[in-house]
Amino acid sequence: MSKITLTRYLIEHQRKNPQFTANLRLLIEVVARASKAISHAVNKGALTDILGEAGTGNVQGEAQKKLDVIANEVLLEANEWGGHLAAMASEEMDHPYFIPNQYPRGGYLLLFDPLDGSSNIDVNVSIGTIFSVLPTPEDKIPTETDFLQAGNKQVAAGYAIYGPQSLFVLTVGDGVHGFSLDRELGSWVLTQPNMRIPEETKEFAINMSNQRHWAAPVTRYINELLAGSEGPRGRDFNMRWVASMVADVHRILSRGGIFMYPWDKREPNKPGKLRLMYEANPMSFIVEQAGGKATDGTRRIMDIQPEGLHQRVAVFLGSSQEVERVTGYHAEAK
Ligand code: AHM
Ligand code: MG
Repeated sequence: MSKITLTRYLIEHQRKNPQFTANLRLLIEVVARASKAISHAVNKGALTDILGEAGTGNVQGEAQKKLDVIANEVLLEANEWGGHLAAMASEEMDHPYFIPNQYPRGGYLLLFDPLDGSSNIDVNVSIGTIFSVLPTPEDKIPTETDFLQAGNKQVAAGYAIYGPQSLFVLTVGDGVHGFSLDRELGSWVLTQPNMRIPEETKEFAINMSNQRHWAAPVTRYINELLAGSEGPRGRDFNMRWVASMVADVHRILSRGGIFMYPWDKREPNKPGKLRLMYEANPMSFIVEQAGGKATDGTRRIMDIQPEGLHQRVAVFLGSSQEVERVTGYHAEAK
């Protein structure tokens, strides 16, 4: 059978779902094409001048890497002229980028973390691009407030992972599908159709070095996992932490597990480290579409009404039984 490329998947999806617009299809194709360019840049590494610090900081006060800035530029340039977007927002920009007047304006908002897992760039460990798409009225000049929609309004979300293989993982609300970059063809080819997260798991992902700062329900949950076959769970668990959310979530999509970045006492006024709009919402959409769950310990992440573009959130996502358990521990602690 011939290979199903991303283009073919999108055209066939559109044929079956007339509400899936040509502009949304174009948008996804453009993001996938930009991800290909980012993948090539990541692959070059030290052969060109793209590693190391950019010497600038983002709105969160984090130092930007050269590749953070390059990936952000690639996504902006690829997406500004096609007529499919009204505006874009990025983890690396203080304010949204509104489509310049010289180009037509479309009915979508694109949000992205251009290069997630930045701390892994210079050590050649998997990194990725995460994106989320929200609808917006076409006939209205957009404002920053138009971005503040709950995750359940997303019409598409996905990530590209730049690892031993480059993959583009996508949901348009019809399951989760993974496409591998065929560098000879220059196409994304469907290799992981209908990705499903197993309900049960033996693997967890959390940065254990923050253990002493956690809240009681998280400590309780992790202590039970660590007690393994001698504890209340009656079986052993394994731990993995890549420190690239894309890589940790991709592993969970492939073989199950739970990913956690909880609130902790280091910065008690922040709900968590990860960003709702650029990381938690798109990953929650993907995880739910693959049969998993995603909460902030209390609420379904996709039901949170955002109050700010760069808002942070605690994250528990992955295999449904584990997410339910740790969310239940939070409820019991109240
Ligand atoms: P980034 O978007 O600046 O790369 O930060 C997000 C990353 C996630 O990919 C990852 O899960 C987390 O930060 C790792 O944090 P830590 O270094 O505290 O373990
Ligand atoms: Mg990130």
